[in-house]
Amino acid sequence: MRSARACRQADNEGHTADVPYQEPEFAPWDGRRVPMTFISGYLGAGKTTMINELLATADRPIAVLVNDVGAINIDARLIRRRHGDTIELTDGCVCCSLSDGFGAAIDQIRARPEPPDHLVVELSGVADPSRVLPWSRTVGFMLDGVVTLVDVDQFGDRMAESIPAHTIEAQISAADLVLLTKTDLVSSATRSDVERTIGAMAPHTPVLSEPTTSAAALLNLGGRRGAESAELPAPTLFDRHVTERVTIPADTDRVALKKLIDELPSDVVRAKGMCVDQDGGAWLAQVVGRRRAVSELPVAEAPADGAGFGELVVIRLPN
Ligand SMILES: Nc1nc2c(ncn2[C@@H]2O[C@H](COP(=O)(O)OP(=O)(O)OP(=O)(O)O)[C@@H](O)[C@H]2O)c(=O)[nH]1
Ligand SMILES: [Mg+2]
Ligand SMILES: [Zn+2]
Repeated sequence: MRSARACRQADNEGHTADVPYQEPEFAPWDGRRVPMTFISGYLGAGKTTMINELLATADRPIAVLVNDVGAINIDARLIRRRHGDTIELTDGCVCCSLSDGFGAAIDQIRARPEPPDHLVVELSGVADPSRVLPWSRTVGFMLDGVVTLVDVDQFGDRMAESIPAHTIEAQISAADLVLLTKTDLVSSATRSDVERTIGAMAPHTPVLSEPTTSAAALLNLGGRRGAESAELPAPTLFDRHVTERVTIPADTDRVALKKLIDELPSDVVRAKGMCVDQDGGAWLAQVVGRRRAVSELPVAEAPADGAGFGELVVIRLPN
């Protein structure tokens, strides 16, 4: 039986339109289903870092779908350099503006002769996982679970602002498992405070912390969730973050790149970008709230065509 699902699409002004998704008529792969794990967490929480760790220890074919809100999918690059099976969804959020893109991406996976053992989805930092869960119940897939990463270093600052707080609460309440990240950056008292706050928000959800958690354990949550509505819900959470692209001047080196990100205004919650200097050195800038750092990318990872280099994606809160 052919079923049509009404996916909601929202543009930047928050208008919505129905986008019909046609689920395939026949199950692929003789009825085998691919478990789908959603990795959620606010901007810069450590999702890409965690997925790279997970892929490094995985002993089976895992496909990764990476949604980056910026116009350049830096994360897909950072994952692909270690792992081939990466599909990108760029320039929007899968729970709102890129909802139809998600359908197209899983159609692409269904068209493969052999299924991957697992599909890991890196959601955008502004996504509400509950809004994409129904995709895991479409033919050929099953829900393994939602893992929400919480950056204990930034938690206090972000929860003090309404838009990030709203997003983080939605991410925590949709989680099957919460994983605390950046525990190396805070005191044990701060970490306990964060744990208490999360415990109050989601009393039945286990809260673990890196690096004590083995990455592979995150992929066997086993779909503990019962049957929920298979319909994609109407939009309740609009992405109100402002995303901009800033050109990094030619020949910017490490010092100049650090200066550039240090001078970004304080309402910037996330920025990332790559550039190549005069000597061919490639640099990656990472901004997560007050933390701003530049690290070197191996030259071999700088694409010959320079695609994705020379631009910084900057995400701010609206005034
Ligand atoms: N100190 C410390 N830094 C971390 C940890 N995990 C991630 N980071 C750093 O945090 C920054 C953001 O990490 P990403 O893995 O890109 O975060 P993300 O959640 O994928 O970010 P977006 O996809 O942009 O939302 C990078 O500079 C990482 O190196 C951690 O456990 N400790
Ligand atoms: Mg990422
Ligand atoms: Zn969204």
